[in-house]
Amino acid sequence: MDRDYRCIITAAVTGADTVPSQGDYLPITPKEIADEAVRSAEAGAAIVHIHARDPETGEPSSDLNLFEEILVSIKQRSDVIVCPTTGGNPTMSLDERMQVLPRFKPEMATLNMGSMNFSTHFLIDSFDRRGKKFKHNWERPYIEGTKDAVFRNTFADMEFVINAMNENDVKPECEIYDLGMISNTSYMLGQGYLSGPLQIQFVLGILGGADADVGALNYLKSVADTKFGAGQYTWSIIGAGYPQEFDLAALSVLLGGSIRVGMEDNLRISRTEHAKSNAELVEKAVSIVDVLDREVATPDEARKILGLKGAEHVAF
Ligand code: KMH
Ligand code: ZN
Repeated sequence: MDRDYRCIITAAVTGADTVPSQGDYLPITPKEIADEAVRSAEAGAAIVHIHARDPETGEPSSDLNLFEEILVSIKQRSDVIVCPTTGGNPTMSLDERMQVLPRFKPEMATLNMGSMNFSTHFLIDSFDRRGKKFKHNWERPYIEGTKDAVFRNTFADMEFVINAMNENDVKPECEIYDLGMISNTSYMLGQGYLSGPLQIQFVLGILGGADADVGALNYLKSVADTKFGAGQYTWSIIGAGYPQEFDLAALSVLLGGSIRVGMEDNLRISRTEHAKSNAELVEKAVSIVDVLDREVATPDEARKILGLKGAEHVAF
């Protein structure tokens, strides 16, 4: 897998780290999430990464009925690859987080490669400074709670999720937030839980993990090359926040990697404006791929590059 001219764009359309009061365009209901996913695919995303939210309050949810509504609606309208979360959020149990695997048998899903602090508590200051009010009662304690929360992914947890992935023929996307998680991934590979070629997602810019900058990416990438073999694994980058989302996307495109954009990680299309849709964020990613003379992968090209089982083998 040398520098591939195909660049896979993932759209992460809602996530669990943002709260509705941060932006008016965050998709909340199953219909909004599915519509945003389909529009993102039409704009160039080959993969959509899916979380669910309570349609009334916008609170992140692990309710399988909500996931089902979203996944079925996307599949009816698009051939995009659907990659549900197994990360959920730090308040969900591991059972809640991973139940999408046996229920929907998706082509791929996220696999978080270690425990960490995962905090957005700094957002409270910016709300309070601007006198901005939260729309829902759960939002302030949810954000404040991240100051004392651990995003738990112990070796036992990883083993449990990987076993479910292997039983249901789901390709893991290994989410790497910091250096030790490369070692964890290498260990799980050596023990035979994971098998290559790996799909690595470098997640940079989360408070609790590595920064979203060139130095961190170069370092993590060089360690991953040593451990997994340069060109022997596929990889993608998330830069959390703005302008990190697009700075790191450009860097990844230059280095031969793939990219993830979307409102899970960043709400802005420019320094001064919020994106009005995830499709807008995908369009900007496509323009970066175009200008650097690479090609945006279609869903079927991405399936081939990642070695996925195909949409006909999912259970939704
Ligand atoms: N929220 C992102 C920073 C997952 O859903 O499993 C990482 C993520 C993990 O997308
Ligand atoms: Zn996610």
